[in-house]
Amino acid sequence: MAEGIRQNKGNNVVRAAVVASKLICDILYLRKPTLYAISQLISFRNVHMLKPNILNLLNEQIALEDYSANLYLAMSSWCGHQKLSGSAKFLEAHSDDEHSHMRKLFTYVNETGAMARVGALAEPPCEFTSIKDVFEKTFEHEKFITSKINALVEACLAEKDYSTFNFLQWYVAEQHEEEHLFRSILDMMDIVGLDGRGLYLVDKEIGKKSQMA
Ligand code: OFO
Repeated sequence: MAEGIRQNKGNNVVRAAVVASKLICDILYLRKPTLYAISQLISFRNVHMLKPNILNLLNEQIALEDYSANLYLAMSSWCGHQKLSGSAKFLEAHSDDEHSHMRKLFTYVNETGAMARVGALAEPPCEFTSIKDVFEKTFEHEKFITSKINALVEACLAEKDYSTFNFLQWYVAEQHEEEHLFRSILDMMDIVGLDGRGLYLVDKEIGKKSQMA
């Protein structure tokens, strides 16, 4: 009788072990999507949460970078229409650049577990009085973007959001480069002049700067 009870207990242990191992196999091999979902949930909980005001500012910046891309594309179109092919090429390349700035912010926001938004955009101006007018407007626009990046950086410091502060350093450096680039184009226009051959030479030189756009 005692022998029978011992054997029964032994069978229960073996049965429990089989059920447990089947369960483990089930989780490991048959439920990969479930495991993946769990790991995603864990990783989302580990990333830092954006404060609502920082998220709003980042989403506003996404829309601004997107607007910049459209603005430079509209300017490129105007230059092309005026037979200023160097400037058209430069501004088209710069539009692509702005789009990549937008995507970089978009990816960052989504990586934090928050949701990046693609906001509505105003139509950019498409008529300009001269090539000088175009580049004066690009310079003013870049100074405006710098002020928005600086406001974002200040908000991050106030909220002690050091991760976003660190991420934004790339934009701080980028704005310095872009303001310098557009200022140097305006300086060239002043030095060379835009009468007769001057316009041809300036447009050609701007075209060469496409790779720096
Ligand atoms: Fe030209 O600015 Fe983007 O960031």
